[in-house]
Amino acid sequence: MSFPKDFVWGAATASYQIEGAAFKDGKGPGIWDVFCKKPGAVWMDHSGDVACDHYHRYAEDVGIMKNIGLNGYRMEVSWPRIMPEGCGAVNAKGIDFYDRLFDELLKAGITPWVTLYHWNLPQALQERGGWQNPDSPKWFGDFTAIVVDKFSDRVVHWMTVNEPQVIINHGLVTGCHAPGFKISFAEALQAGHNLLLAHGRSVSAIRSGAKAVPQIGYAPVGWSRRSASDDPRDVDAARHATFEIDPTSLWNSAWWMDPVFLGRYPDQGLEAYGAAAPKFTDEDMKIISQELDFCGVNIYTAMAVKAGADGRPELVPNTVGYRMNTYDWPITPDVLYWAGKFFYERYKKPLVITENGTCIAECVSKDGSVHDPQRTEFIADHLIAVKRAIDEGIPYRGYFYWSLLDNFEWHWGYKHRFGMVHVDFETGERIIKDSGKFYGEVIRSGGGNL
Ligand code: GCO
Repeated sequence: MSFPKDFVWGAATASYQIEGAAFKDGKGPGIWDVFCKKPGAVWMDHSGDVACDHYHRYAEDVGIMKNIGLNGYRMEVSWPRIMPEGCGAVNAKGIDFYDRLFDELLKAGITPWVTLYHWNLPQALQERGGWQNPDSPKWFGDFTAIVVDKFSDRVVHWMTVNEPQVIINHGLVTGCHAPGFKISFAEALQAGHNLLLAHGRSVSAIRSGAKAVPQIGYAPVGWSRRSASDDPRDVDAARHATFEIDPTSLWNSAWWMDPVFLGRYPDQGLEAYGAAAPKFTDEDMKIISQELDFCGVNIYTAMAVKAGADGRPELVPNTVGYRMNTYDWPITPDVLYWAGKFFYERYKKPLVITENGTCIAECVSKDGSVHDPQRTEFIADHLIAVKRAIDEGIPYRGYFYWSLLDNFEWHWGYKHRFGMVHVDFETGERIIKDSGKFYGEVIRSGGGNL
C-alpha cells in the first residue's frame, strides 16, 4: 500500500493542552486558566498551569517529532500568549516563543500547520461576552492579522477554528468546558453564528496578509454515520444520516460546514431549529463562505446505520463487548472511509484528517518502554481506511494523529492518554511509545507496511 508522495504525515496538539507556562513571560489569562481554578470543574482539579511544559521543552519535542519522522505538525498559536488582553497590545515574549518554535520545526524539516483558535480565548474577551459578543468576529480577525504578519513568512497552512460544535455545546450549553455557561439554545446558535463569522474574518485576514500563498482550512468535528454495508440502500441511509440535523442537538456536520463550504445554512437545519435559528444576513454568509483550500475534519468514531424498511436510517447498535477507548468511544476505523466519501461528495475539497486518535490506559513497562498495541492497531486500521478512500479517488491529503504527546484532556485533566509519546506529568520525561515507532515505519514506507 502506498500513499501519495506528498501525503502529510503529522501529529496534532493545542496550546493550552501542552504548553504550560500559563502565567509566564507576559501571557494573559485564558478562559481555561480561569475555568480550571473552579473547584470540581476539572477531574482531580487538574489544570494546564504546567501541562507538558512544552513552552520550555519545545526543542526536545521537535527532536522527538523528527525522531518519529513526522513531516507535518499541527499546533495552535495561543491567543492570550500573543495578545494578553485579547485586543491591542502584543506580547513580544509570546512572539519570540513561536519564532523559536517555527524555526526549530523548519530546521527539522517539519511543516507547521497552525490552528488559530483551539479553545484558548483570552479571559479579557470572555468578560466582554466572548463569542456571544457580535464584536467577537472582529477580535478574532485582528488576532489573525497579527499572527499572519509575524509568522506567514514560515507558515503556509492555516486552520481557523477547531471544533465549533464543542466550543458552543460544551462551553455555552452544557457548561462542562470553559467558560462553563448554560445559555439557551437560541443564544448558543447565535454565538455559533458569531463563531462562523469569526472563521470568515480570519480567512480574510490570512488571504490579505499572508506573505506566502496560504493553504486555508478549518477543523470542525467531522460528525458522521458509517454505512452498515456496501448495499446502496445502506450507503444512502448513512449519507442522509451524516448530514441530517437533530432539532435538539448541535452535534452534526451540515450546520457547521454547509455555511463555510456552500454559503448557506442547510434548509433542513433551519426548519429543525425553527425559532432558535440565528439571525443572519446575506453579507454574513458571504463572509463565512470565502473559498477554502482544504476540508479539515476531526474524526474519532461514528455509529453505523442501515436502511430501515422505509429506507430511513436506522442505527445499528454496538455489539456486546465492542472495542472502545477509555472514553468508551467505539473503535470504528472505516469511519475514515465513509466520512471521507460523504464529505468529499458534498464539499468537493481535498480532505485532511486534522485529528484522529485513541486514549488507552497504558503505562511505562518494567523494560522502560510503553507497549500500546491497541494504539498501533488503531493507527494502522484507520490509515488502511484512508488508503481505501484514496484508491477510490477521494483526495485525502494528510493525517494528523491526535496527539503527539499525552496532554491535558480538558475537563478530564490528565485522565485520558492520547499521545504516541508518553509524558510523565511529575517529571516531564517523554518516552516514544511503540505506536509512535510504528507510525514512523508507516511514514518511512509511505504506508507500505500497513
Ligand atoms: C477535540 C479536541 C482535542 C481533544 C481530543 C480528544 O477534538 O475534542 O480538538 O483537543 O483533546 O479530540 O478528545
